[in-house]
Amino acid sequence: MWTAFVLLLLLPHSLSSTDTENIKNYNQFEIESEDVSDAPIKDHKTLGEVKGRDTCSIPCDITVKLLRDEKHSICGQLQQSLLAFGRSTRKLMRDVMEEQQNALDILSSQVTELMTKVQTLSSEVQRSNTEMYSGKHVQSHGRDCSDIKDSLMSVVPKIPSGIYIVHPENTDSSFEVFCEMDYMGGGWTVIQRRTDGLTDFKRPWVDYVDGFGNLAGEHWLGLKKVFYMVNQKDTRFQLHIALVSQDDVTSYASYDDFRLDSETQFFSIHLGRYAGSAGDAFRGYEQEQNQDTAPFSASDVDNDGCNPFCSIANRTVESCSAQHNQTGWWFNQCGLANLNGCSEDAERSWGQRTHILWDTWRQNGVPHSIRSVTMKIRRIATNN
Ligand SMILES: [Ca+2]
Repeated sequence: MWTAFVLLLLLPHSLSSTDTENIKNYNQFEIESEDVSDAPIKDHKTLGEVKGRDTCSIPCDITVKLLRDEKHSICGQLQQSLLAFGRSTRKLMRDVMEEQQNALDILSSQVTELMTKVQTLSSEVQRSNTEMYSGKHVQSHGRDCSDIKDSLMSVVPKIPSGIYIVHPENTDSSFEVFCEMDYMGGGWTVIQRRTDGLTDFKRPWVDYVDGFGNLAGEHWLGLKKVFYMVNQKDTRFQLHIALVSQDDVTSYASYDDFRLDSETQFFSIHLGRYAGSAGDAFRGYEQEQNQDTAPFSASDVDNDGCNPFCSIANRTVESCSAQHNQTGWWFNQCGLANLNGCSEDAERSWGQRTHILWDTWRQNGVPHSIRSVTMKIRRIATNN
């Protein structure tokens, strides 16, 4: 009975009308046979009557054979169809994957090509910049930001803050600096700025000499450039340090004279009189903390006054730079200031002072946690 049902399901699509007729006959036969098998056999007469009705136009055994053959043939066709379907599906998937791979290959080669172009352009820009600023005939805006402000003041009603090219006196160097033209009367050349912690200040000596970072954001201008500016003839510069704490308290420290010695003296710092609200951390409280006149140190150049080592808070320190997150500063037995320290609010302990440090700026005896800082210099008007 189940066989017949399956065949009925399959047949309408593949069988001719004659075949369908045969199936009907077969079906009829099956039903009648079942009637026979289910019915209780009462007597031979009844059985004889049933046999009498068991008449087919084609003999039953032939019909069954025909149907069986038909079933096998249909099953075979189905298997073939399934195999063909499987093959074509696999081929389709292969084709699709090949197509995608090709598209990816093309994209990848385009990306590589673009990267090469960007690199070429970038090195081209760098080369032209180097050429531009190392040449003697570069059109600079002035000798420093104070000079630019003075010369533009008469022709421009409002001088914008931003990046300018300076060419300090008695040098062959022109270079870019960030000028603050709004802050406290303007004319400030920014020599260091920390704002977002995106620039790593863990740098070797050569980087502190040449400068690093992004002038419009966080940067260290470079000891050599600062030296060129503050050593111009008949000039004096003041240094202004603006501090902002993690909880947005502001403070400042100002020195009315600021200059550096040359590279042969490791850019030793010289500071004038202090004024401000943050305390004189450069000089500290005791003579051994005084960083005024100290040479510059970095992780690979050690002038920190700990030779061979210092004893600070019962700890033995050989390198202040190592003690301060491998940064560069005018360390003197480490001292109380390092504005190049790590900008993260690291856990405070005297052993490892990795954060931006201006230890004299305190609240309730605890140093402020410093979020941002700017160091800038400006000419002091002289009568010379
Ligand atoms: Ca040392």
